[in-house]
Amino acid sequence: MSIESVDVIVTSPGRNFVTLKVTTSDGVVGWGDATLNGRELSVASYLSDHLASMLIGRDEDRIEDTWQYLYRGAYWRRGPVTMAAIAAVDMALWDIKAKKAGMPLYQLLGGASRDGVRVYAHASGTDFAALSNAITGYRELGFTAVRVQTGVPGLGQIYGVSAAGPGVRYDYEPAKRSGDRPAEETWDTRQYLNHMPGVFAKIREEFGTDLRLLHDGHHRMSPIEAARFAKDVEPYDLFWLEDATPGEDQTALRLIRQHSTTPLAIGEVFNTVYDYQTLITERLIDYVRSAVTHTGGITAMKKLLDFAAIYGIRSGIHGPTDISPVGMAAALHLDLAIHNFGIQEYMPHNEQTLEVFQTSFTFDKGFLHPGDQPGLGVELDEEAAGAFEYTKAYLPVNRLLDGTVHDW
Ligand code: CS2
Ligand code: MG
Repeated sequence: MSIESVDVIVTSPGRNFVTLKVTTSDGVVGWGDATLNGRELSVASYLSDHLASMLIGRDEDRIEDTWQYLYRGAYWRRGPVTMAAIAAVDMALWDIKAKKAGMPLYQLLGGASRDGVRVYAHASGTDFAALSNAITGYRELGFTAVRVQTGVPGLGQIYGVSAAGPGVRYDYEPAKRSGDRPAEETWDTRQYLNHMPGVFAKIREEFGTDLRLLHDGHHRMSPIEAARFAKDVEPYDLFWLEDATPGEDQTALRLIRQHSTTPLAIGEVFNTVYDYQTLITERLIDYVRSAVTHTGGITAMKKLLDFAAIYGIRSGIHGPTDISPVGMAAALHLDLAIHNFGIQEYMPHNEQTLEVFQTSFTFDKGFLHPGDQPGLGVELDEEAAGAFEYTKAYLPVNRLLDGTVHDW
């Protein structure tokens, strides 16, 4: 048997998704997620203009060899565009292999290590009352863990805070359909550092100690600012502090570690295991935040998580709405199978997205399960996808109050 056709499907049911369809000579179809928020068409081109012809006629069962052929075989390695493209091929081949075996993918990864995957939701609010409502809403839905982001007095719309009121929708979509250039937001780290610890104090007062609380710094602090923040929030027992400093500076996390016991998570903008080399071997982090979609797929992610396991570091796979249901399913199969699972991010997709992607994962009392359909358990409806045309969208640019461009 061999790969007969490779198609790239771009659709926009409320937000853009790039999906790879791989079909074998005996008609088995595998799906892969190649969505790179705000740069979708670059990955679509990488796949259709460069990789598709290389895949035709290859043995679909040789997943490791295909991964090495696309990664090691290429002179230009790494980077989000390349690694998202490789990820999509890899997911599609695992989907095919598991469908041929008649098993859900997690069985091929060693079988279930747990009954379900604990997930965290995104609770946000422009002020404390709105945030508190959102947390209450999630608790009523059964969630046992929430990521908490809130407005900072004196700043306008900021990262991670849904503009929609509580009770309307709790999810948060950072990419904006803002025409030919990104929207701009303003930021002030000093005001944030002074405001945020008090928010955690109030949450603990109102909701007690059981709820797992997470927070995302979104790369905005300097190493010493992050160290202060991590130390200030220690009494509120965070499950993790994510992306405290810009991702490319691995040694920045040494400074945070020297000052605090707040667990640290990083990696949603990383794309290979090499981005973690110092972080993992020096035990500077507690959770790996990579997305399966942006890290070369299931093959690469399994190796990264096994490497992390040796150092007592656990998973916290990226799962925002810009990861398609196919990428989310890939994460859930890994989450269920690996031993060093930590937590999984979960932002439910909108109804239109779920018309395009038929999923079989299920949510019960704060836990997700990938389901027992053979393969990844997600099928794309091409006719439904065809109804939603690609619409250009950008992640915002972030500026300090004096106009200086800052990390986003
Ligand atoms: C965020 C994301 O989920 C997270 O932790 O940092 O919402 C991130 O902003 C987007 O995935 C960017 O594409
Ligand atoms: Mg994040």
